Amino acid sequence: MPRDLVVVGAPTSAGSYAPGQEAAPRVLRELGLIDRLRAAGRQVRDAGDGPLQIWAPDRQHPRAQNLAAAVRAVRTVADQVAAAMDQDADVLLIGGNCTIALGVMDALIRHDPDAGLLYVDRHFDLNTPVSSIDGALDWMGLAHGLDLPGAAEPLAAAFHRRPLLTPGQLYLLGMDPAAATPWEREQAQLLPLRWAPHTDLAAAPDTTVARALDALPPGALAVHIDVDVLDFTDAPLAESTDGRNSGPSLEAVAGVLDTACHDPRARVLSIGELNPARTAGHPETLTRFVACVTNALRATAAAA
Ligand SMILES: [Mn+2]
Repeated sequence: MPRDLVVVGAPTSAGSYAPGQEAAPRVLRELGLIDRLRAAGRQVRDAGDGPLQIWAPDRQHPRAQNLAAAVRAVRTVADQVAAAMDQDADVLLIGGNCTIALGVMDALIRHDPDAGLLYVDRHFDLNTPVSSIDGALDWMGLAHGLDLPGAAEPLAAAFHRRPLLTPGQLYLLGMDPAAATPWEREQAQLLPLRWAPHTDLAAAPDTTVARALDALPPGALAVHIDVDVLDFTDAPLAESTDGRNSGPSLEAVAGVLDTACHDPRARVLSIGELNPARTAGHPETLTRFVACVTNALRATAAAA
């Protein structure tokens, strides 16, 4: 039998540029995600949501806005994922900001020191409050997991070990170097990080994800997707509108998630930066996304 699936919501836009992503867990549940997962053969337990956090400007900490809230959300995720691991369950985590992937990895590494993270995103998320001026923590997550110079102390220190992550545990898919800061490009080279660009993901999704999975460590695997990797013209789901007419289609990403989540190491799928308001004029995009997630997590004969 496939493992039980625990669904957790992280309704936080504390690290965002504006509100929106906090609504994703509610909207995906309203679209019947839980029932669809059950119809796809999974035993599902809905563990509910962490704290509801709606972005507001933080004028006291302009370069690391809403830091205490972001840490609280990440710690809650870590506890929820740890509880699921203790029960030998898989996890679907619906964010929220991409910082939630750090909470996943805190729990997963405690469970299995050989854990790995497949990070599907348009951005490296290697910024710090020093390297970028906008103060949005949602594109600073991996910098804090890796404890890069300039990282904000409370977030870098929020985990059971520091640094939480090593470069060898990571593979990034969908990067757009043109959307990276000079600091991020330099760090990606120095660490070094393994990554593939959004052009590869669009042109050859199957071989690109296979190469990434081959390179990841043998232990438990977390798959994280920031929906801003998608071509915004094909699937307008993300906070960021950078991806107009560039990046993989939702169909290509569905194949990538299907492959990655059916890897025998896979334990957690987390979804970041989905802003349901982006689909107001095009609601079928959300339905397509729910189908993509359901397909990725469906029970298969191989998992039985
Ligand atoms: Mn991103």
